[in-house]
Amino acid sequence: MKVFYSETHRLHSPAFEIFDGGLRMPYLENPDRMDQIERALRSANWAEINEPVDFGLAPILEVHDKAYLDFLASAWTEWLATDPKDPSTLLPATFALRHTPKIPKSILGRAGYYMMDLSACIVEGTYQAALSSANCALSAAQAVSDNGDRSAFGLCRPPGHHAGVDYAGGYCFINNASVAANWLSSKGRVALLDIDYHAGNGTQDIFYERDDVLTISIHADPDHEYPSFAGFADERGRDRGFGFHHNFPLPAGTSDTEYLQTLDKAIDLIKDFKPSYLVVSAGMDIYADDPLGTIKVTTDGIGSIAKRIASLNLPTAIVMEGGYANEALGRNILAFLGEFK
Ligand code: SP5
Ligand code: ZN
Repeated sequence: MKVFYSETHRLHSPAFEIFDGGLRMPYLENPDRMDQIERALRSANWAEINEPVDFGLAPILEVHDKAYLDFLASAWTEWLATDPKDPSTLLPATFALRHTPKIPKSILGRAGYYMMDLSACIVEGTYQAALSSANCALSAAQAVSDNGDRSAFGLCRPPGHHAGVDYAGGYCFINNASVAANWLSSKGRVALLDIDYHAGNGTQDIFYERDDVLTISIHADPDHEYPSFAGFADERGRDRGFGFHHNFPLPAGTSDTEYLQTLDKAIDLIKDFKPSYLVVSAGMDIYADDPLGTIKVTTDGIGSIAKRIASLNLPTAIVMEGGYANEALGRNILAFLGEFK
């Protein structure tokens, strides 16, 4: 199986994020995650690790707002130009509500306009890392379409599924899986299945009014978990997109068996849609020991999940999302990808 991976992600390594209650915590979405996965893949002998192809900005701008990408591109330089007291990371403390239409002029104002929380920290190399991450997802999409591979893995960092058309959040800046799905949608119908522990609010927003890309997210109930404002079962799409988005919120403590029962419903929806391509937002934070998670899926459970997704027998671009139990990430990714190889 082709894996697309670039060391460029190392340029994005914020020192901290802010947890609920204002707690300053070491950044959980860290480069060590990739080191763990790369080591496991190199030991596997069936993974062929490639540099991503550079697709340029065009496929990203088909999903994201131009002014938002311009903000990501210049944010760091503008931040330093304000001579901040602690220049280590651009993080605002005031956030826009979307019913305020004016885009602020100052860099902190725009950061508050384009960020939804205190975990999408911008540092010097964030934009470059985010572009490279999107190229990993696009390269995986190209492998399963133009190249005819049955599956491919975009080992993306930073992750993407919380980023919307014009906002960053939840460690995400560019929505890699959505960029890949949109790119594939010019070649055929696409289903995007998001199994990250957190609701894929960015992906939901991006495709909410579209009927050519079916989006499904299985995740912890937003009534008790981040991102709090999206991922509810009654959110099913709008206008022509109505019926083409599905959320499956799950309670804390969900077991392998319970998870698989819900997955089967998602799989039936994908079958009914008859897509030509499948994109999987593969977050490993459903794992029982994940520091951010409350769902109790085991490594074997992750294998069973993958087996059922692979049984759809669709050309499948697998895109890395979250997963913060670093010590277990390698074996969890092997358990997942092993069912597709
Ligand atoms: C891609 C991805 O998985 N992003 C997740 C971002 C979640 N950030 C919210 C952190 C909320 C912290 N709550 C602490 C609870 C610890 N049990
Ligand atoms: Zn997550």
